[in-house]
Amino acid sequence: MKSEKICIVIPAYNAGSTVHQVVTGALKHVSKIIVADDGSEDNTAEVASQAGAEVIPIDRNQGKGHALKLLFEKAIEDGYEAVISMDADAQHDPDDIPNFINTHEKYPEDLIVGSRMHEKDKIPRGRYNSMHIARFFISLAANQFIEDTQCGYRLYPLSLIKKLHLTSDRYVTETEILIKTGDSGATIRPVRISTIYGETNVSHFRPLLDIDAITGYVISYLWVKWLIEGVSSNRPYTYTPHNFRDWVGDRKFINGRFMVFTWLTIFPMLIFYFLEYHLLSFFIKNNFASIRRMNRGFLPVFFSAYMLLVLLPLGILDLSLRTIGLNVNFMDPFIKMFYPDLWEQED
Ligand SMILES: Nc1nc2c(ncn2[C@@H]2O[C@H](COP(=O)(O)OP(=O)(O)O)[C@@H](O)[C@H]2O)c(=O)[nH]1
Ligand SMILES: [Mg+2]
Repeated sequence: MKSEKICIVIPAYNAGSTVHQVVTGALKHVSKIIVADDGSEDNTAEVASQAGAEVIPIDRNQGKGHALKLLFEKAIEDGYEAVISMDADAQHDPDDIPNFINTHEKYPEDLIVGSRMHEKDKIPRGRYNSMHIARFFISLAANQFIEDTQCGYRLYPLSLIKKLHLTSDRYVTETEILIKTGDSGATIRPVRISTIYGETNVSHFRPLLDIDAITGYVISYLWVKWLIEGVSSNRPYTYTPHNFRDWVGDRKFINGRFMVFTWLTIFPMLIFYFLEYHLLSFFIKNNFASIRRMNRGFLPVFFSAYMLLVLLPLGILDLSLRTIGLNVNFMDPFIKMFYPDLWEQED
């Protein structure tokens, strides 16, 4: 039976060659599909509508995050309980939809995120490594281990979305949603999905700019989160809508400068947090509650953050040695050692 309480939303940009198969595949499982056509220069809108989707046109390209937010608003207006987001480029198999729906029925409050991490060999190596590092820091900010933080195939309960105030755009929004969901105390649950990296999958992801934007957001979020946790007793969840970080996020000019400021100061600040963790705890019981409950102390977090400085030279060394024919791999053991799953022992 097709679900009537859930609709599929697809942010799309220049996806004329793939969106038809995504829409027809998904229509087997739900009756409503909404595509946001984000100023495409090709026939995305026409193809999507012929395949049976409702199309919301956006006149100039404003990125995935903006389109997702519009799609959430539309689904809320139409009275849906939850939406499943899918990529328009056929990297998500529509036959995984029932997994999301079944999990949602068991855990209606939870954010459900597709995970491809069980199929490591199918993910390009560089991509996998950056996904592994990103998930370490995003999991820290979200107070729980998230298997695959970079996957766009997700089920969002709209009751949860209504509680978040989102300030970022493009590829950052999906990271922002994970962090704010987790840091307000909700659960993020993985479902395994098929991993598809085909030759036809042209990415719009700009490695330097988009990774920078995501990293900038995560660092600035942790900077503020730890500032709050350091002086608070028993407070692992720090997100409330329209808090200080959101106030900054709403002001583009200030936000850009704030992110640069947190980037430049994060390493000295880590020393400050480290001292706070050990010294202030005599006066403020269970400060840094989100870190304490992992039972590993502050050192692993401290080292992992500092090791970011070693990653780039190590990556370059790895690549250069392989270019001259030496089959080395320093990166994998390094990443395993410094970016572990700190949450596995949590009860
Ligand atoms: N609305 C909108 N969606 C986008 C844009 N860029 C990417 N997307 C969506 O996000 C999905 C993932 O983007 P993609 O570039 O394939 O990133 P990758 O799969 O991580 O390499 C695409 O399939 C689109 O559905 C954009 O500029 N606007
Ligand atoms: Mg893609």
